[in-house]
Amino acid sequence: MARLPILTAPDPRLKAKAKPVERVDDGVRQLMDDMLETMYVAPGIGLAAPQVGVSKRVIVLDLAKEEEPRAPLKLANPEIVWVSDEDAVFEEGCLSVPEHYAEVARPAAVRIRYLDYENEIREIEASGLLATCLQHEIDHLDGVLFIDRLTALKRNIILRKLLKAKKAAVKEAASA
Ligand code: GNR
Ligand code: NI
Repeated sequence: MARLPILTAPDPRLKAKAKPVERVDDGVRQLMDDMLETMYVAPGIGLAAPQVGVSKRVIVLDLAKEEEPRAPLKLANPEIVWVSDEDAVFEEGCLSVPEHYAEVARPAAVRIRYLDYENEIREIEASGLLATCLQHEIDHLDGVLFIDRLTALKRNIILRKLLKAKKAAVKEAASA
């Protein structure tokens, strides 16, 4: 397994629509395993392939608490096939939007169809934080960040700060 660098906004690779995988083969399984390792180290509860610069429709998640055994989920080509009428609001964060958090409303429950690690078609129904996290990851596959679901005012404040932090990091690297 290998750790992969995580892209941060603004970055055009985070705005692109990712391509479906043809099938879950050894290459896709390797990507899933590398993404999980990257996510655990970060640490985060979900990660989408575009966040590590790979334009493929692959996501991983693990919502187990620190004291609980790991419960990794690995999904390829995830599709939302049903959403609840009811919405739920969660405070979201994103490894590609470091140090910024905001409340986002999304459908409270979802049903997702996907290909599993063995390339079998499966469906899961989720509610609570898992439903929010699945939608957050699927958004990444369509080039959408949680800040795109905020008002333009809030989004632009965050984007300006991220850009400033990026420029400072480049300057720091150049002088080191
Ligand atoms: O680690 C993460 N936490 C989180 C919290 C609330 C809603 C969504 C998330 S996903 C995020 C990791 C990440 O950026 N996934 O794309
Ligand atoms: Ni994210």
